[in-house]
Amino acid sequence: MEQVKTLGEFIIDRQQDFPGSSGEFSRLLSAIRLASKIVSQQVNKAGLLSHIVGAAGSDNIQGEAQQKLDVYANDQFIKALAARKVVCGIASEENDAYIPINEEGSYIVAMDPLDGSSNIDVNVSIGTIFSIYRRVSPVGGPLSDADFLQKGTEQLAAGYVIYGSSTMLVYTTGNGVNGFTFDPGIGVFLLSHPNMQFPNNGKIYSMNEGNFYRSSKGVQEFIKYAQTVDPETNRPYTARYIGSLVADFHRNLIKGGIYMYPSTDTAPNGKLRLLYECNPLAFIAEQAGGSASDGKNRIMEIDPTDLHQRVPYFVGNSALVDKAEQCIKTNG
Ligand code: P6P
Repeated sequence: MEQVKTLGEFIIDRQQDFPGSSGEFSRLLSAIRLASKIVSQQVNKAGLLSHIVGAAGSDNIQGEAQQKLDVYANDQFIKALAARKVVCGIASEENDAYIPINEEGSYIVAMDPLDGSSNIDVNVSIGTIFSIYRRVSPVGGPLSDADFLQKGTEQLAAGYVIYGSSTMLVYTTGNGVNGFTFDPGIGVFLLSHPNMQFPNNGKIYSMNEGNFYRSSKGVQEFIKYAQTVDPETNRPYTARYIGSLVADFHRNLIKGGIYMYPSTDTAPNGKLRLLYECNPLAFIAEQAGGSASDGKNRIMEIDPTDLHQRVPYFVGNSALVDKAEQCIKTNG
């Protein structure tokens, strides 16, 4: 029987993927592993720990009420990453500006420490999303905006943690996508989903259809296409929307499907943030044989202009993303 592999062993095995790295990158991934375990423990108790659950009484840059668990998760990831000395700066959904960490560090981390916050109090899966870049400014010197405003194609690694019926960490370093399930009994992540790939034919579409009439004609046409009865093309598709990006993305990665958060008349750039939500999941999607678009362009080719900029988002099976792009191209 094949030996079960822990995330720690996997990181060491794959260290040769980073020629020249003196194990710095492995230490960075290990920090994310540690913080994920700490956050997982609190998320799983959220229903019991009244002092954790519920609004923290402050708002983040998006003007969204910060849940205490958001703030807790943000603190844990920042602490764990800072302790490893290899990170020079962090961009987080919870912080207006980027956080300088250590000028001697070589790596930049962009993260959404706890996405899907609105689901915290109703016991629905939530997640952490992260993206890792090499800094562009000289090591030892001050950080610059350019260190953070890099295209998604420059990512060294990206991943997410889903705190659901079990806690899983899924990540890529550009050599495929691998998923690890946390075993709380022994406190380790075990390789459970090696070489994750989208199934060939996806038939799930995930969108807040309350935005149907606020969306473009093209998006409306795609939804109608998905709902049309046509057994030859395996339609109607199935509508599944949890309202937690990581959970919807993870289910669609395993079962096949598309997640959409298009622009609407009230949110012309959509809702999701390019740097720490769309780019990391786009990297994973492409490594798993799928694609990610803003409805017209490849997400990872977009030149960022702001830490918290939003973009319309279509991610999942390439055939479904292509179909959505075609509907938008044809109908506007
Ligand atoms: P809506 C959660 O706040 C989030 O950023 C994603 O996790 C989720 O997919 C989306 O927003 C839900 O937004 O407008 O459908 O409630």
